Amino acid sequence: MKKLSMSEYAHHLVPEKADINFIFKEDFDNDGELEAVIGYNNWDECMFGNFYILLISQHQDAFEHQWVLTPENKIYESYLHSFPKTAYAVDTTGDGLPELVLGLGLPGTAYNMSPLVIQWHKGLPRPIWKTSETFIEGKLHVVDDNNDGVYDIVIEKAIFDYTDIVSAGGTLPSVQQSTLYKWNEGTYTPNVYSVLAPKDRAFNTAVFFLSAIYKEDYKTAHQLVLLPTFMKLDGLDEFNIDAFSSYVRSNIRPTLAKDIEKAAIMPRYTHSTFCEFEGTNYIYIVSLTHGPGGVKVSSLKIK
Ligand SMILES: [Ca+2]
Ligand SMILES: [Ca+2]
Ligand SMILES: [Ca+2]
Repeated sequence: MKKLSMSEYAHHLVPEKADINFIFKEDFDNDGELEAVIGYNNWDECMFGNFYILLISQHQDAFEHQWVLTPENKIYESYLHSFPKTAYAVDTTGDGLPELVLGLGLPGTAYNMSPLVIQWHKGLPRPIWKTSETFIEGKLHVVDDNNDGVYDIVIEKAIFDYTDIVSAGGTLPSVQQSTLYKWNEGTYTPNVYSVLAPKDRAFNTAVFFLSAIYKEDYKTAHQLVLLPTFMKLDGLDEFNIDAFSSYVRSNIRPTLAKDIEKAAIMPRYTHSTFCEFEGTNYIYIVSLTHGPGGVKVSSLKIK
């Protein structure tokens, strides 16, 4: 009898019409052989698409398989109809072996995300991290800031603390909050982190800035602008907080306040170097510079 290849073996197990989300071929269990971990959704069984994780391992010349996640598996019941938005096989615990790190979208709330990390322990896959929190508009990434080969998990989610000033939600961009989860004595501990995408960082800064101006929090606004550039020629003599506050009070705040008191302004374009907002009466174009001090507002044009 002709020996099967791993591909032929997998074809017998995965339904033809399944949506394959990820395939990793790694030595997850440290036995010197590569396993295949295959994630797929089967839309034929259920309108929400049952999510499966199939593990195929090789021992001498024979393949074996098991489903890490199936509709019958009670450990993962809440993930049955999920779908991976992001998937990684990286070492997050520092033992040199990869974990399967998933950012799972949930049915009916496609914008939301729930993380799931699976580690191999004594050869068997088991969940080591899932949270009770569902992250609104959540994104999961992995980063290795210190280049030691051990990755940390970054989760970004939308926050809605500024919606009385700038509209958010639905198809509009939202302010993003980023948290870095670092493995520490058997669990991932959260740390404040900076938002990864330049476009999101720019949008956050623009919203924080407009909000600070509206709330007359000139100390915060002063920290968010690039000076003296922001004040144009008026900043050539003095650009300390007093000079800045009086500049903003006479040139910007009255116009902005008049618009916001009618309705929250709407984001129109978001780009890493400018963000445009539309108020009832005026358009606000916030220009942004990415430098060593972070993202700063270099100008505000009101049209
Ligand atoms: Ca192995
Ligand atoms: Ca590991
Ligand atoms: Ca690291």
